[in-house]
Amino acid sequence: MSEPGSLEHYWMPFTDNRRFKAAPKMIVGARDMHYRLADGRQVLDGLATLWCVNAGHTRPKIVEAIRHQAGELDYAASFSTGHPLPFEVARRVTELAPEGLEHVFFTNSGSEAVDTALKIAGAYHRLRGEGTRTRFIGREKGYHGVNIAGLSVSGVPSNRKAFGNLLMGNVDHLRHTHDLNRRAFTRGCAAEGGAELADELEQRIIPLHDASNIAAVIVEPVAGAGGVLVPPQGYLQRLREICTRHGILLIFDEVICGFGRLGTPFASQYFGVTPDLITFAKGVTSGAVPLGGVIVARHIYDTFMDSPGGGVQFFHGYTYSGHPLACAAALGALDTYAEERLFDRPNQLAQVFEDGLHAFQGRPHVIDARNLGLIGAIELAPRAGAVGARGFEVFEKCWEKGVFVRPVGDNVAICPPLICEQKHLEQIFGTVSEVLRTVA
Ligand code: PXG
Ligand code: PLP
Repeated sequence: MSEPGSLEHYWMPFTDNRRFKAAPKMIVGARDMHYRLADGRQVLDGLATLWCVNAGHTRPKIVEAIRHQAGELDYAASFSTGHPLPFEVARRVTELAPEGLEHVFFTNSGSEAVDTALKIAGAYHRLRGEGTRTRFIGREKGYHGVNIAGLSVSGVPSNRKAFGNLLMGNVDHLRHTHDLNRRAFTRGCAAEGGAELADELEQRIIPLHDASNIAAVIVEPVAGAGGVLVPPQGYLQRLREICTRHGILLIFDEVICGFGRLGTPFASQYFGVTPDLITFAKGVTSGAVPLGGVIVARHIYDTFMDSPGGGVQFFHGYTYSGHPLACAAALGALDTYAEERLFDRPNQLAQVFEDGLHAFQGRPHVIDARNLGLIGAIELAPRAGAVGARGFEVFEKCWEKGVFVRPVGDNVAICPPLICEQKHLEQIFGTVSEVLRTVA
């Protein structure tokens, strides 16, 4: 047996386990914008941990809500019995959602939310007598979690590589929206090219498979884990038009964009495009307890409720769907967002954030900068034969200097809590800038 304190037994997710265990970056506490490390050092959280902690760390309302709930009702399920909290969270979430998205199915994560959304879409068509609609369309560089269905529509090659014959076959992918040749260093959304990109759906994908075989298109409004890719203007609008024209459901995966990241409750409102389903997770509890879900348009929910035969309308759910502690954390987070008007913060900080990122243009290795709301990245040229090595070195050196940013390949992603102030942004950019001077 190994000693207490051994790092051996925990298989860490998405991590070079050997590297971590040789030199652990161990976080033991957090408050507001900062982590506290075992040796007492503070590290500024430049990525809301994993694009989640929109209200900042250990915020009083969230902490208190969880504490109180743990002593009141630790767990009750939602399988034919219920408890009040998920009803209230669903009401609050739909209040924030675009018009017409009126019902919420809860999951424990974004991955589960995506698989749930795809199942809802497939079952919806079947209930309407269109059971041939079984194909799902994702996008290159898309990230939709790690479960089999979500991974199948995802487009991050490294995540898919080891799982070839496990992935679903009834999937196709749109081209991604990243174009360094035409759009490097674009501030916000590029003014042109969006509609043409989206037209691929109608000009290539639909003719190939036929609309009568396609259930849904799923995209992140702004791709996050694929490298922070901002769509050109008109792209999402055109996808919406084409889906509507062909009876295809449109799913926005707002696991990162949701809960204020772009200065609106959801990206849907930022872009003025309403999908049929929205997947969310992360920011709904500001990361404090795992919770995810799918917000569903009225017509979809009604199709299930009006289905003939009586009994259970949707044979799907997780043991912990609508867990009391997760719902309590969500109410605490939603109160915090409202009271502190945190969804306005990206608008207030937009210029500083954008200017800070684009100031990297012309610096060594930097080949692009992208931003929208409070999400952005600078892209570095990959080292020959070592894609991602430069990005990872920047991450590690920034950590040593007290700033946490995330390497996504050779992109350095920045996605701070919405409570951040100008001085925090300046520290992040200053540190990345300093580190870039030392990176070969
Ligand atoms: N959809 C999107 C758009 C996401 O960003 C998920 C689904 C899956 O959520 P869960 O809660 O199952 O992880 C995500 C999650 C990265 C990274 O490399 C990003 C995510 C998760 C893990 C790593 O930046 N996003
Ligand atoms: N595996 C077994 C043996 C189970 O009994 C269950 C749930 O009852 C699951 C998996 C699924 O777990 P969850 O509902 O937490 O996703």
